[in-house]
Amino acid sequence: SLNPKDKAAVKTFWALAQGHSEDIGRDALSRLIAVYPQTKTYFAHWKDVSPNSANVAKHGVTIMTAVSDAVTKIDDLKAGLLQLSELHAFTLRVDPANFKLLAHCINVVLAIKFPEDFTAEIHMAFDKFLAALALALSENFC
Ligand code: ZNH
Repeated sequence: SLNPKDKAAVKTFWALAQGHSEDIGRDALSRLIAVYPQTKTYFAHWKDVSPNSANVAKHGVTIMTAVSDAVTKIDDLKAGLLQLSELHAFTLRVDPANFKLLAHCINVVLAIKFPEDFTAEIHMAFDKFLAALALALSENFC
């Protein structure tokens, strides 16, 4: 789990990356549906489920806004993300395996966009954070 040093690393890095969250969200979600096309089934009701489409870009913003919010709730993700977890489990019925796939795509995008700042140490802390976020979002899935 996240120790105080990991949490500090996540917060410091995110302070720098947050301003680019529109690009990060669009690129990560575009990669998710391109690399793991089975994930497109969740978004079948959209007009255009292709990489970089307007729908994908918009949802990328939605997801990254929630990620930013989660950074502020890093000390208790389970409680902080309760509502979002219920939405994904009961209403959207998103298989938690998909959170890991998205986390991987986010890490890849961050490594590309921030080759200097996304060091191995930050990568490790951010990956732990995304795993904790995925776990909190999976809380209600059965
Ligand atoms: Zn999700 C939705 C977040 C992942 C699928 N999402 C959503 C929202 C949010 C989110 C915030 C909105 C809500 C409202 O509206 O209220 N997600 C999120 C996060 C994450 C996620 C944070 C991680 C990190 N998701 C995900 C995945 C998937 C999903 C992985 C699959 C694949 N989501 C989803 C859907 C939806 C959502 C389907 C709905 C959309 C529409 O509406 O169209």
